[in-house]
Amino acid sequence: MNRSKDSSTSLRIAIQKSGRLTEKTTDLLHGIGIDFDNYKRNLMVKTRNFDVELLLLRDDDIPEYVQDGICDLGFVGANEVFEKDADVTVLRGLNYGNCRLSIAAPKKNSIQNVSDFEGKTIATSYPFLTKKYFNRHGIKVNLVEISGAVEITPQLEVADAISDLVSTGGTLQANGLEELFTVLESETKLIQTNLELSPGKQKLIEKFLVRIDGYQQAAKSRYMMMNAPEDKISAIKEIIPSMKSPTIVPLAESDMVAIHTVIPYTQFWNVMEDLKEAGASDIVMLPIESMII
Ligand code: PRT
Ligand code: ZN
Repeated sequence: MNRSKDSSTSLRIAIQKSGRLTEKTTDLLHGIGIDFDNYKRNLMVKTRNFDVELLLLRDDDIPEYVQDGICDLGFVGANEVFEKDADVTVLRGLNYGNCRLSIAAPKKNSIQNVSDFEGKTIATSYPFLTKKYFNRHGIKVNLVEISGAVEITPQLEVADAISDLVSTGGTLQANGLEELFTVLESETKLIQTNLELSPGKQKLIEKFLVRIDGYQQAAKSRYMMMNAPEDKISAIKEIIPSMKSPTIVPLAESDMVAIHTVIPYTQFWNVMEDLKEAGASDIVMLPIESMII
């Protein structure tokens, strides 16, 4: 399936056509300024303002399409990348589509250790990762490969336990199963083919990554504004958890200033009360669309 020596500059990116990753991935692409529409009706979507075309695929197929160079980049769960043992480079972890591949057994089991699975039958859609996990522990299990509804196999006495993706744990709970061991922590990854790309494409990928990093940084940050008496500036600066010096703007009201800064959004509630105590008022926090440091 390999493409011949690559001289084009147009990037082809694989994304999931329809599923859990689709909306977040298209949001991210729109968020970094890539303009496209009608993506649900076509398999291939041209973008308007970036030399990029999107190929819409089942998530299971994305690692192989990228490995074989049919697509240069792909957005897909780590679970699929590592299950397919794809020869690709993971460029970024994107912190959405988070889940874990876990071993679960019916509640009221007598499992204490991984070794208690010796000789047991495990149903899974992830035979490669599951086998690797038990091999690593020196345990022999029988694997039954199932493509869907893995969680009902213990009730049907097809398997003693399962190895399946879990996010909230609700599905395990509803099926009377207990999560016991984690095989893999997963999130959506941006992957690149290991085949050689044209210098034009490599340049475009670098540009693409700068935008993704800016988008991710922005998602973690908030723009914070507050007013304060001038003589409180140094006390306030001590509290602000920012790597850079804040911007101080004088206000029409004498001896008052506006202080603007960017902070990690997880810190906002921690510092807000301290800032108020130090003399800040009218504290506002705003989302940031993109940010290049
Ligand atoms: O049609 P296509 O093949 O593209 O899609 P798909 O049906 O195979 O995959 P899809 O859209 O369900 O999931 C795409 C990706 O989302 C997965 O490969 C994971 O990387 C990621 N993801 C994140 C999940 C989950 N969370 C998840 N909870 N994928 C599946 N699940 C399923 C899990 O299999 C189980 O049935 O949800 C159930 C458990 O969820 P909780 O919340 O009850 O624990
Ligand atoms: Zn799939």
